[in-house]
Amino acid sequence: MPDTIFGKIIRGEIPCHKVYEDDRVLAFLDVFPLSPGHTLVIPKEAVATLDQLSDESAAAVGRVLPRICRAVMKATGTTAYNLLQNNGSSAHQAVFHVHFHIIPKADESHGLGIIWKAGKLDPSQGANLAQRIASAL
Ligand code: DGP
Repeated sequence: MPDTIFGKIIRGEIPCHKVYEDDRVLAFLDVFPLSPGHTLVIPKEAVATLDQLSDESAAAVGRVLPRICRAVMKATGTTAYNLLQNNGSSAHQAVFHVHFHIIPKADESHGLGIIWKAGKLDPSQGANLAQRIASAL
């Protein structure tokens, strides 16, 4: 995979406002925050999208994510937040190294804005889709 800005941050070649680090995970403030405390949690494993991540890195990220969420909320005094994880440029991914956004939602004018164009699941299509996804696991 080509190197990314997050690879450089992991190696300490460019600075970041670090909030957490262990053998497999790094968390730091986003330089273009949607709200104060907007934090990025990344595996040190260099893969572009979540589906490519090893079980070991996924477990390491999953283990610390709730703890980092609690710390962000405590430090910013917020109780609501969004966890965002973009995969692919059409899904708004700009940096092609897996990352989770923790985005505090203090009020309507800060944080993540969501346009949620919900459809309605057709029962027979749903049964077919669920079966195909389950078979692909
Ligand atoms: P995404 O669209 O999900 O790929 O979000 C990438 C995020 O990375 C975006 O919110 C801005 C942030 N970002 C980009 N470059 C840097 C950087 O050099 N340092 C930090 N801390 N964040 C960065």
